[in-house]
Amino acid sequence: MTEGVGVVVVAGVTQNASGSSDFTVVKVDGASGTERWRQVIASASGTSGQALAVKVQGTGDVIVAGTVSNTATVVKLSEQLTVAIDIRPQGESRTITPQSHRHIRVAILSSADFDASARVDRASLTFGRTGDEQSLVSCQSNNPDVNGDGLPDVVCRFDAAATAFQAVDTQWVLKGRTVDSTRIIGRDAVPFVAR
Ligand SMILES: [Ca+2]
Repeated sequence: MTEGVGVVVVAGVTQNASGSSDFTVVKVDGASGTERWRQVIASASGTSGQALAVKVQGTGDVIVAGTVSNTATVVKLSEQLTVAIDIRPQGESRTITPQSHRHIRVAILSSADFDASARVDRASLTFGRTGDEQSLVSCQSNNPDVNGDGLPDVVCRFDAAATAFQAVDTQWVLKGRTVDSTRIIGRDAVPFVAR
């Protein structure tokens, strides 16, 4: 089952430690063969399972039919990558004054497994108290390394008013997608907000 460009989802089985088979779904990059993710649903001891058919939805979700513990099963698997974010990076003040800070910079940090500069679909980003707020203003084109680990990061600006901040909030959430439609989510503590 092919999803989008060059991503293949495979349904099947893996052998578990007790020697029976488990329902297994693997998502593979069609060009490189690199495994993107794997989800295994274990069957109870003495039973077995297998994934038989997959349907990929445009959202990146995967519907899989098969058996788990000898019982017919249909599941919806959602792939979501958790990414590290830094609200107001590079030593910016941890205090936000709504009257004077119309925009809030947020960095999406790269890691050894996640090259944010190559994989984040900037236009997909939403940020605020729930993560669904349409607050994106713009992203920097230069991908600065904000935390000095040698990996380029993505830095975007969000409209402070649109984040819908409430005084009880302790964190803000960033949501979005990668360029190949995998969901991403990141959370960071809310800087102190001066009223
Ligand atoms: Ca970095």
